[in-house]
Amino acid sequence: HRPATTNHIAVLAFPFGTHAMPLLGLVRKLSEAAPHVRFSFLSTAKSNASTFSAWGSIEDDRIKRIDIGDGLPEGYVLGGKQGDLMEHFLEGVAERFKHGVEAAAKEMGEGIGCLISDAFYWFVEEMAEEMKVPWVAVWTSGPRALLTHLDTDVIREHIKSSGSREKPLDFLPGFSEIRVADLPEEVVTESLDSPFPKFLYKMGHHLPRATSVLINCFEEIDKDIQSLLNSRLPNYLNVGPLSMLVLMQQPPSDDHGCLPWLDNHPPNSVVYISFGGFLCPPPHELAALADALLESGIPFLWSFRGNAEGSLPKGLREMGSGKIVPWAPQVQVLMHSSVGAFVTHGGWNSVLESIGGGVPMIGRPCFGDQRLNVKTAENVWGIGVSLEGGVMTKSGVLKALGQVLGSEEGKLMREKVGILQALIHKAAESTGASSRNFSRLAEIVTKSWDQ
Ligand code: U2F
Repeated sequence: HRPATTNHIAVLAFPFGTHAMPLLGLVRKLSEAAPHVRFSFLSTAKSNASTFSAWGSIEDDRIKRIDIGDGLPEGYVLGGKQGDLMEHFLEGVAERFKHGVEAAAKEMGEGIGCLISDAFYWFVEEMAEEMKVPWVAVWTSGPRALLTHLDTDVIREHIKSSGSREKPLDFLPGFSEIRVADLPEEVVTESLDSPFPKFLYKMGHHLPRATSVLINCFEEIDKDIQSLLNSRLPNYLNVGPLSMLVLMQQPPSDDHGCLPWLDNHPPNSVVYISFGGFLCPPPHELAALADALLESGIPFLWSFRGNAEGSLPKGLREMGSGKIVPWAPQVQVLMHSSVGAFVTHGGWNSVLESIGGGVPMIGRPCFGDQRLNVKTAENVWGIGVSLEGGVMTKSGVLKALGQVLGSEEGKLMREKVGILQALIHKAAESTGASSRNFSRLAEIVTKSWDQ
């Protein structure tokens, strides 16, 4: 079904949030499994610069970086909202990638034998068909979020007929503890006029026609949902947790001394705080969190996006028992025995890494799949709590910290997360299911070349 002479794969990354990082991790691991294959990794210049530098200089003969346009109009002044940047990017994205793939083939001096893309890129189905090559789609969030996109029409019908956002989604298997209000906005929004919801809506319909769908997850979690996805998606493979599977092979860079600082604390005594790649909770909530930390005196490590000096009170910055850094080696931080709680926005990588470290979560979700991830951690897996009213107040944070660090309930959460922690590490071992699925993936993407 493809030209038998080429061993060149084009990889199409989504340049926002933590999408490109795990994808490059996957490519890197695949490249180890199939050393004769060469990859062209396509994303915007900005995304490629940060992703490639984060992985260390791995651009070599086998993995080439190709920059595509960001879609911003001439003279666009940066500093706008992330959503605006994304809307510009989506406008004409298929065409830009098409040109990028042609450029990649020219640069490598070799045609493309397979397309691997972020699962968002539904248009790759048509590209792959035209090129007569397989399409491997990579979903970077969890199984539950993926299922809501596949079932978007059923969910929309349900909302129309029930009218309430508070009702549980008990008509979806495994969702009886989840409400409409917990789902990603793009799945529930009535209007499909805006670019991003429209884009994701199309994805839900195109994904079942990929050659293979990969997920950054492990098979042992949410088994009912996993088997449903397995029955509805071709070659559905769990190949996660990617940040742990690949990152653990290289020593962490700890420029701000987080790990030695944690070494000086007793087990389960520190709260780690991070809201992912962007600064998202508003200033008054950051102030409420700061007040709660000051009052409780609980040691904290805060990976703070933005200007901490301008945003956090002096008392907190000078508090002897706290450490504020612009970036932390999060995977290793969460695995450190002194970390007992994680205040998080519930980004999927953070959720997996929290499980990897055996640390219960306190969730302050911001957008997309994050509410669903936090609610699942709280109501289904029993390994975290949401904040009262979904936002940070001083009393709400104090209560959540008390629950996780100082109560029987917290102990139970730690036990439950400990069980998942053992399973996630088992999946990532060289003989584990995720590693086996990697070998299966290597077969899918290289199969016909060996024939
Ligand atoms: C988008 O997620 P985010 O980028 O907002 O957040 P995460 O999925 O949690 O990923 C953050 C990653 O950055 C790392 C951390 C995670 O791997 O270990 N990190 C770090 O190493 N050091 C730091 O100081 C801070 C972060 C999106 F917003 C989410 O809704 C999606 O679930 C997610 C995946 O699709 O992408």
